[in-house]
Amino acid sequence: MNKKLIASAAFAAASFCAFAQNPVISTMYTPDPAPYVHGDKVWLFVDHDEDDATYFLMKDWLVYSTEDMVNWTYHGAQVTTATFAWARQGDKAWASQAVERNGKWYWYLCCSKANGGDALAVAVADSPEGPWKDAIGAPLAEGFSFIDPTVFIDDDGQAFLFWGNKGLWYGKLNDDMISFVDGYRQVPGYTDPKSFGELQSKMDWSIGKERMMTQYEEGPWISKHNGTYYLSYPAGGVPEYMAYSTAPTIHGPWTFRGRIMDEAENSFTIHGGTINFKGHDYMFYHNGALPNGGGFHRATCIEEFKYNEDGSIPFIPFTRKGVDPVGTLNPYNRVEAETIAQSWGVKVDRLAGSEHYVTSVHNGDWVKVRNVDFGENGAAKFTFAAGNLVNGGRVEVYLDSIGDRAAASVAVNASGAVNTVEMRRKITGIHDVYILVRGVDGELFDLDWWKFDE
Ligand code: FUB
Repeated sequence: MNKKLIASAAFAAASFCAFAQNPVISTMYTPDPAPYVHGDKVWLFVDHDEDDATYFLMKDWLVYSTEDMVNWTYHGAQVTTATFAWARQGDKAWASQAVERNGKWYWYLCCSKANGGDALAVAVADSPEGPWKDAIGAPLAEGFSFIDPTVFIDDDGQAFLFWGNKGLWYGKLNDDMISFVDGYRQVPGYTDPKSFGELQSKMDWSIGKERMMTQYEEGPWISKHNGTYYLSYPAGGVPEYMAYSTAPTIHGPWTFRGRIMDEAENSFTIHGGTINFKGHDYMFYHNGALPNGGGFHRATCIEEFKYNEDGSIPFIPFTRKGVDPVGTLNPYNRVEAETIAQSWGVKVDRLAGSEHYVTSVHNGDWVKVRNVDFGENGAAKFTFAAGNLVNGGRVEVYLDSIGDRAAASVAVNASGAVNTVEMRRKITGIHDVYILVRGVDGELFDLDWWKFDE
């Protein structure tokens, strides 16, 4: 495509998605979202569908965070199958969930053992930004369809792990978070339609014949609201919809409560969970709605919902709009380029550690951040830092939409260059900010960070 066409495609994309927040991450495919609220941040742990996947092809797990629910900062591919020496490498890095306890972070993941067979793994770190290491040096548990772990710490400090496809198991975790108090077992009522939905007949390839199962499929997520335990899960076989059950205790008895979400757009799986953040309840899930999306190219989405008076979860419709910001972004602090609300064309690195950047940047590509508060005094200068120069070009700043006249324009002609320019006019108040790149055909340079000054 020539430069002009690329640029107009980017402008069209920018106007089409000006008010769309779903999917929330557009630089990578991010299935099986597991959000975790910690202080004033939501940390998001996801797996990662490879761009060239033709079936499930997943090699690493990624970390993101936000303070405002719309601008998500990428923190890298912190754990890979290589973290677990006993695991099959380069594949089956499937669903996960992480939690903090006494200053340590525990990330429960699932993968395959080197010689085959499903296993649950635990990684441990002092912070979500790592470094993460195998907490045990062996699987935490292994068995057929031992996938999709979800961890929950109750109000009294007791931690539980639930998991499973074609079976739903749970166990009480010791305080060390890496062993079970007294083993694990099937969740009571797992085969009971009152607990997990009307029985359905389904082909079970493990036994080579049809067998009767409940609606429960996989991807359990445990939460608690007003003293009631909630277990939400993909249900009904593929294509999956999202259902939930509730119980007065973590051990049951569970009661099936029905459908929360429909089958996901363009994806035969759905998977996610709920959090409460800054007084809002959110449901995270994935769909296949990104460009080139599909069942093996899934992306995290979020919807806000409100519990009904009786504690039930209402049916939650899918939206493109997604959630509203619950905070503003301060442009006078250095903003990492990998803090993004939406983007067009770009990717991010695949590194662990705390240094990350936006890469694969071509003419017409852009990143956007939302709800940027320039205050009353206003911004007079814009500073931009680039890395890894392949070809020189320019970075242009647009406010609220990409139009004819940029608010600032910076030349980029050296790796590591940090360039400051005067704004064409002073910017006050709250705006969305687009950082648009222009240059020759081919890859240009990486985006490192930017900031404004008064
Ligand atoms: O992402 C791989 C698998 O697909 C997950 O483990 C399941 O829950 C389904 O989403």
